[in-house]
Amino acid sequence: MVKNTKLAVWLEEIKELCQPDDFIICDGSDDEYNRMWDILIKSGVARQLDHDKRPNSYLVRSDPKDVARVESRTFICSEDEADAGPNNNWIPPDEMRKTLKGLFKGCMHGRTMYVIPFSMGPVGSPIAHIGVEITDSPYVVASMHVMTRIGKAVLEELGRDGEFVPCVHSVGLPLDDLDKDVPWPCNPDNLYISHFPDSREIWSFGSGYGGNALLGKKCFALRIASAMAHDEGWLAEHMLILKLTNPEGAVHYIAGAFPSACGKTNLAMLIPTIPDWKVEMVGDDICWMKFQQDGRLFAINPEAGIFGVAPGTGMASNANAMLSLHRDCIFTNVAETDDGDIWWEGMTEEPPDHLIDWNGNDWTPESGTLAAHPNARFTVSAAQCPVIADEWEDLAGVPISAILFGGRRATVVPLVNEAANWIQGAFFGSIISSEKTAAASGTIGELRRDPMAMLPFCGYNMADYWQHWVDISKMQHVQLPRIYYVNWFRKDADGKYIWPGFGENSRVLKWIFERCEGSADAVETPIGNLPTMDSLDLSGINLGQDEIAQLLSVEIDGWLSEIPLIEAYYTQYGDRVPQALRQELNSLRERLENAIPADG
Ligand code: SAT
Ligand code: MN
Repeated sequence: MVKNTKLAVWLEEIKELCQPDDFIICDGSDDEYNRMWDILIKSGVARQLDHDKRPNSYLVRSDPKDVARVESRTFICSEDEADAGPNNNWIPPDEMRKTLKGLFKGCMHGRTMYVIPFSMGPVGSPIAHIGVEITDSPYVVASMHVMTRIGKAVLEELGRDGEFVPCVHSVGLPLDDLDKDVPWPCNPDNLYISHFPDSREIWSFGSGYGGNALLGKKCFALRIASAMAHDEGWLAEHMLILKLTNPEGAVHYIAGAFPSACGKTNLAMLIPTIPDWKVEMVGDDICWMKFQQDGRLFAINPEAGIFGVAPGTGMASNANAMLSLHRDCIFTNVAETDDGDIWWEGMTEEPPDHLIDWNGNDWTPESGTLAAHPNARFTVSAAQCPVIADEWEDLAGVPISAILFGGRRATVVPLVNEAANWIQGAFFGSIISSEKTAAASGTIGELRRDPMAMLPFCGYNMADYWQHWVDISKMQHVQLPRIYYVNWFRKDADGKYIWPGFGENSRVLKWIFERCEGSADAVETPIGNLPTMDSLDLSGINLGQDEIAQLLSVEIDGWLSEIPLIEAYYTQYGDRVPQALRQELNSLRERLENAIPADG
């Protein structure tokens, strides 16, 4: 069945290393998917939800020690430490290989080794790439069925000599160490999520959860793909992709990078408040972009599913996400209702009177604990989203007109700011930041930088990645998208959000759309191009003149005090920081200084 020579050799090698009892090449069929659930239900880790309420859907409870991506155990094993950069944990590749050989030796004793050929992107798309994940977790197999395109069609596409990214995953708990298997096997004390950007391999040991285990997502589609994109002249980004249609039926596609907790999924599925405008989703998390012959930048969503954070998602905050979840879903670490359905904080205003919480214990509103884990997830096919764009699986991808960078800033950063050109846009991307909230440790108001929302996902030195952004603009015959810095989170003197956000963000999208069309006005300011008061559609919104003025203000002093913070931030990347970005910073400072009134 395996025609690809490299794949056949590699499978034998890994089989010999991991010594599984059984060996299955996944075909991607419904039968196979259902078989995984039979196994998971029998093992006690999964339950089928009430079939009338939520057909063909499952609830899974992980080990409480294995509930999220673990950045401290994520490694970039480039030959040279400097190539991994201060943004990554580095272990020399030889040393890591030795460690991994030891850990993976016999690690699948008593288990089945599943081989998952998967395509990141529609099978056959010139923007797509293929990976093969080996795993001993049926939960990973089931999740990959939803999150990627897997099986026979991918093997066909791979052919005899096609290239693929090898991804090896084990929960790290061979059965011969145990009398009896546990429902959610894992090995949190020996966790390694390791990437070899030079040879383009992924090896992950000890966790079965999310991005640690579904290796197509952050490991391949961002960390390894960012290194590939760097070498091959394209972009692998942590961005949503949305389709925006105006009342006349004209369309622009917009990509957007936002750090976590900035409402990326909500924006991808937004319901506009302005009449007759339409937002549809192409992707909610990852975006691969390549230039086409005609010079335009085309994007695909490399994923096929949504792996969304459940808590906080409800009809009020994201109706389209809720409406995606009516059937064929996987829920992980949410709470279970007495009638065999699911619940999480924020799904409804009033919690049910009784639940089984994510740990499997009785729960009532008086319990004083969270019923769902804060990182509880829903896994669902993107095709089920009611506003999925028809062309979301087009092999050619969609042409990107604009790129957004967003952060969460109470002060200084205006609602929307258009970069004068690509380089200034890359500069904006490199400085996006969020204020720490009272909930996180550290000083309130202290900035956490997350350049291009890629800090945990850039598979090489962040400064080299910035240089790659700069170099993109020097490519021949390319039509570059416009770039915008947006901030929905400005607060007034009393600490209240000024901008209502959610569906009202469509007003900002409209301005960006009309800038792309050349029909909306902007004022040139020292920090970039801001909307004129008339060009931003604020009809019917309940905002006073001073509030609008605050949202669109150019705070000379505020920005001047940002300059040394940005400088200090760049310093950690030393002389690898692109000269072009340092120049942007310098000319920003000059423009700000010149804008100070002579008597001020
Ligand atoms: O757990 S994942 O990495 O897949 C998702 C996330 O980090 O948001
Ligand atoms: Mn993400």
